[in-house]
Amino acid sequence: MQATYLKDYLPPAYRVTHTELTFDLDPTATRVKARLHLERHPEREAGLPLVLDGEGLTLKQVAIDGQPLEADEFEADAHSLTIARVPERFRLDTEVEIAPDTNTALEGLYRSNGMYCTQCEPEGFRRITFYPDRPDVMATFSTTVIGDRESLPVLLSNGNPVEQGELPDQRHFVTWEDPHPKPSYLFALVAGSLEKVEDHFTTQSGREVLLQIWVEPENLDKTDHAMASLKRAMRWDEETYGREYDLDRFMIVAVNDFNMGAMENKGLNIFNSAAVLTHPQTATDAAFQRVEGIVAHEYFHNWSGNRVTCRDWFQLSLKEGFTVFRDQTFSADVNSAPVKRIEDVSFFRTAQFAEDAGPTAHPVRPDHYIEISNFYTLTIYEKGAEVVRMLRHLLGWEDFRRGSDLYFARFDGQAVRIEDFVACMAEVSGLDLDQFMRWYAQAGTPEIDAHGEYDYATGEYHLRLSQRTPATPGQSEKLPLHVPIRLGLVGTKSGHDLTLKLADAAGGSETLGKDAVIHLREAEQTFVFQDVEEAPVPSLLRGFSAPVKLRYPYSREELAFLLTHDSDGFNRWDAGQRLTMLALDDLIAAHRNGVEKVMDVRLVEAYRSLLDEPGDDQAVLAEMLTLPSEAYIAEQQPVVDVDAIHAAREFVRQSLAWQLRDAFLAVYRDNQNDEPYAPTPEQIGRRKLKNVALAYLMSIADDEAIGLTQAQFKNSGNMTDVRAALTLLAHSDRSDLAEPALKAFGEQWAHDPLVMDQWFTIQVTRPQPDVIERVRFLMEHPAFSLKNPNKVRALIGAFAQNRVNFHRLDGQGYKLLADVVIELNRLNPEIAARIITPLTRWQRFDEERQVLMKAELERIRGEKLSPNVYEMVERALA
Ligand code: HT7
Ligand code: ZN
Repeated sequence: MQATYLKDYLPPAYRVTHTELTFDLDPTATRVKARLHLERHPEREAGLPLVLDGEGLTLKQVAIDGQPLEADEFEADAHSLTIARVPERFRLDTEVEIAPDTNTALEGLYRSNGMYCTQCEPEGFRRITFYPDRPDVMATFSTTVIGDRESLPVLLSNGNPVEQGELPDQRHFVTWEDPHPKPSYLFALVAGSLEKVEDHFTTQSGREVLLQIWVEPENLDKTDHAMASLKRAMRWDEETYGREYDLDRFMIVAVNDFNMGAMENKGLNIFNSAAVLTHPQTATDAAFQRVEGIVAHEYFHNWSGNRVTCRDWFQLSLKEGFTVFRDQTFSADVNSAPVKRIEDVSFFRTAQFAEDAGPTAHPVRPDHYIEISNFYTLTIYEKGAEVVRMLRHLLGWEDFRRGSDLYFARFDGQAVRIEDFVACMAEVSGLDLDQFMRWYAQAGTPEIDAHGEYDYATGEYHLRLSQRTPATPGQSEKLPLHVPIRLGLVGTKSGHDLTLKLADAAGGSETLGKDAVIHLREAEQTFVFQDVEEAPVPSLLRGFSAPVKLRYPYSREELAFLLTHDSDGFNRWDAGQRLTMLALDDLIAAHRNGVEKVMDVRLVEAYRSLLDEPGDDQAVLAEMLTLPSEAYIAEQQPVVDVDAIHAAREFVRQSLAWQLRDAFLAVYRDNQNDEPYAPTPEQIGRRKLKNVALAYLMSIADDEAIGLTQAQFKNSGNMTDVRAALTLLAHSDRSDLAEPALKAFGEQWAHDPLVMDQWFTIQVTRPQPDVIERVRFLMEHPAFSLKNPNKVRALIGAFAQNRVNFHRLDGQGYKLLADVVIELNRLNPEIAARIITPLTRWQRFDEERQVLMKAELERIRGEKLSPNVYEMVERALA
């Protein structure tokens, strides 16, 4: 299968200035008429053929300037329509037929619960009509949707409705016009029997915007939080980035079958129902926060993605990295900022670091791909966001905002490259960002070794930093990066941040304050701080100011000191994580060597001090008390020992629970809350802390803990508490606790697909060894369907995160996943290529597991594969 290379980029031979579409909807034979107004691209030579993309289309008619073409004047194959001779400027009319009902890939036009909807990013539009389906072709659109009046009362597309009316045969139509030029990937159409919730937003310049959320009637009571989040996001983008909305209406539609979270189509965002619907009784706090973040993310794309878009798909992180950075900052601003950062970084260091260390590692701007859908990755999104965050650190907020303003002003209505964005940042700040651009080109996680030395005689503190990025597939040599290191020096006597006076090369010095960013540019570099009044402990990489692994030989005493004295909340948490990791390392070694495990008393005392002085941010304390996940611990090991990690972590959990039982009980009791549910940071923090305490207590599962958990399961009015309790019961070793609770929950919520997703996940993440059999059993459950991506993620995706069971030594976990990948490869290649990921990480495990995992990859390779799965398997086995 053929790869596409960034170096081969050429502008399109012809561009489209205006696109007129007419859809006559039918489940098996939808007719799509397209009238494209085309002209030669000024940068391309005259006389080139017109080549349009098209996948799975049945061509009915083609005409140029009203003249039907003869059979020998064009060629239509499985992927394109080619017309050898066309004028410099012309009108092209095509008519095709497509079958939404048989579209299980959920790309292009498909049906979900009887409702028509589209997903065009990145290359779905070519499954709708013949078109130059690439982001640098931007056109205005006029779209007429025709459908059955009774079954499809609502007909939506991008922009504003300009005409509607009745047609023969009980059909009706609506015409929509989108005045903003857009690439085809932002096209959207929805038709169905939907109902709406409406609201209004007045922009900063005084324009009224109609806001609509369209859902199936039974979900009308689950839209309040999404609507409130949307209004918050609109206001925040005006206040923080000066960005105002630009159409008369903004619509969101909830769809049950959707490959990802949501899609930012111009003026008509389409959402996975899981990313928009919430209700206290059915959605957890985490789901409320996720909805808020995704609603904001898609809305922010209106500028960072839609008004200014990508020249080609290699630039994907231009819109995704910047928009993730924007949504992360928004969520931090409207919730608890340290908690948001801790959550984002723990996820990043677990999942993106793993991607960067595996066979599918790629730069934030890849230089080739076989299937672009495979590149909607943590590297493009999350590492891309970290790269933007580094720019913010290097420039400071004011210059960063000026750079952003310049970028939007200069490139409005254009399709541009990552260097255009960075050039704006360089221009406003005067910083040389040439070296910084390497962040976009080099894959892999940089490793930084730090050493510090304090000279009592001179009062100087020398911080020596060295950086190295490991080789990744296709990139053996790496160059030093420009890394912002935010730091403080915490005085060991005073416990306070000391003033940072940095010596320069000319023999002078610069006073930076007490918390500053230094620029690491060389492979090895020493920073000298002068007039340091007392011996310090360095607090490095505050707030995770760069996406790197930073090693510093901290003693346990120094970590315990930072845990209580660091002024940076994030680094306080990180010190706790490092301290816990040291204890876990010892226990993992003990388990492996068959030696008795002994709990580190210093860790117990550190946790005791946290519990004794709980502070006023419950959510931060909950994070501090949360042990590193098994996946994160695995990331720290050269060869992952699944069982030793599980045993060591359980040992720590139970030891802490035994020794701090009364303190955990007190925390549980103190954080009960009788107020009506609200997704406020305060309430969320209390619930989180209370449920962390309950989890510790249930790890020893005495009668009191069981009683509290069962009471919480039965009596709570919100899903956060119910789910937390159910998880503890279902994951306990006692089937007399697990089974009745699971049964009751399954019966109570059988009617609600999003709650049933939670029910599936809770069951298949149990540590008990019967899980593989349970997954196979649940795959036959009436609420499960392989055609629904949410179900696949909830059952199969969640199971593959169940480390002890997925990696069972009989290989049945691997076999199960491979069976599903093979089936999905036929039904939905995009989801198949995502769900396969855990198998591609075989290099990280012991010999025995490697053999088993590779055997399943080979079995998949033996099938007739989609480009999506083919690319993943080839990279995994390369
Ligand atoms: N920009 C959107 C990406 C997306 C997508 C990509 C591939 C296949 C299906 C998809 N659905 C949405 C979502 C976003 O990042 O905002
Ligand atoms: Zn996005």
